[in-house]
Amino acid sequence: MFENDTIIAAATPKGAGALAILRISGPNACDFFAKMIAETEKFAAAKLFTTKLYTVKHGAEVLDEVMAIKYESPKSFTGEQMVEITCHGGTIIVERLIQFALELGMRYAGRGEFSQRAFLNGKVDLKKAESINRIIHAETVTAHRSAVRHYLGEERQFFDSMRADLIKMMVALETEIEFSETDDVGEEAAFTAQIATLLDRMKGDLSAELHKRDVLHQLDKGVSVAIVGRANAGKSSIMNMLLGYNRAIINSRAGTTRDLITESCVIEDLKVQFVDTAGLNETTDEIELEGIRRTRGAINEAEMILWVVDGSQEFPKTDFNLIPRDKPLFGVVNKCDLGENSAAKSIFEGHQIPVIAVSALMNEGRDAIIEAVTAVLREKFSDMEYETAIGSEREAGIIRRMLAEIAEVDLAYPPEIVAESIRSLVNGFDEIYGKNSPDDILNKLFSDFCIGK
Ligand SMILES: Nc1nc2c(ncn2[C@@H]2O[C@H](COP(=O)(O)OP(=O)(O)OP(=O)(O)O)[C@@H](O)[C@H]2O)c(=O)[nH]1
Ligand SMILES: [Mg+2]
Repeated sequence: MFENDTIIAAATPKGAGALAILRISGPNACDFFAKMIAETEKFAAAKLFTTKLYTVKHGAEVLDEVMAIKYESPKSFTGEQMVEITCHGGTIIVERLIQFALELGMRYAGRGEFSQRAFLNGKVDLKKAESINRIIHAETVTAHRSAVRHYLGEERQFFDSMRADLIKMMVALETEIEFSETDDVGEEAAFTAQIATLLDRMKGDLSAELHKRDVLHQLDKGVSVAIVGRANAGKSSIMNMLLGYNRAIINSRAGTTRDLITESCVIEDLKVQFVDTAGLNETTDEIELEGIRRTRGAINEAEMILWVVDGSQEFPKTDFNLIPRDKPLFGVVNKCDLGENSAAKSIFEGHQIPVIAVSALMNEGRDAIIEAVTAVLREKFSDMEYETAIGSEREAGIIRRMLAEIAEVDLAYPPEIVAESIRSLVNGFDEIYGKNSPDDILNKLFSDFCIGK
């Protein structure tokens, strides 16, 4: 994908806004931009990194007045010559400026192509490029904080010191290979023990980081809370009340919801995914049966369950067989507006299930549910350290592979084989930062970024 031509794209999202930013990068960025504006000489004379006002003219038509900054290679984000244009924000103006640029011979940038050029020109390492993407897509303060740490390279010391220790061992092993005849048995045993200690420490430290990162990843994806119960209990009504908008269809007919409806929202900096489900009814309808099968799947995958019952109806006791007790569970007694519902409450309480009484119709009880959900999640993630050296799924994959490699190192083998295993671990650390990464991996990684990044 990497070509040495001049590319353009909007760096800001589509839509109306006060301003939008376009980026041009490539060997002819300044020449191309000069062809777009009336004030050619002013631009030629403009100092680097200084903003000036220009008129973009397409033939006789003025398209916009813009501010532009020029950057000379290598002192730019991509390391290439660049022009950054701030125009008025609006879909049409941005489209017309880009169209004009394409007519002049620039190319519309591919996904992540600016970042990929920055990486290939040595302006950012792969971990940093990924962390920019994570900063942009962070949905919680925690996710943002973690991404900024990686952007700043604060974890670098953690990996670098292990890498340096491995290299020391590798050099020592290689020396041993060369001078093996001079070996003293006691010294050799001490050295083997030293390698064993280092690998053990690495195993512990990397596993601990991986565990933290897996929990953080789960928090990033969102913690799943399933809303389950009989048809018509008011599950979809509760889902809508929790979200604050009418996401799910509500109807007095039993069996309205047949598929899972998943929506997330951020509560107290935790991303929570509420899953509305099909009612657990006895039915022979094929679609409803499939819906119930999916409900069971949602129950299995949820971190916590809200079991909704209609307080004005008889309590569906057979559901005790369907709703598991191995994860946090709340009994939500709905339709409180219809009067007395103490029977349902006491049945839940009799089974040591905490109860929340609500009326989705009257929008009453939302805060109580939110409070219960956050209390459980806070407790579950309370001892969580949010700082981990492993940023992305790609890095986690490399670390998992390295842990498997460590498990396979056999120190009884000849030193050249052990040295080879250690070299592979050193390569693992290099891969994290994008050294020696194959092109297809890089292309795939950057194609997950947005256009203009
Ligand atoms: N009186 C009263 N009616 C409610 C309340 N919550 C929901 N309902 C009504 O109960 C009926 C069923 O509501 P839904 O939210 O569709 O119930 P559900 O559990 O999602 O039903 P299924 O999707 O069929 O499983 C609708 O007619 C709602 O208006 C409530 O708090 N009070
Ligand atoms: Mg429903």
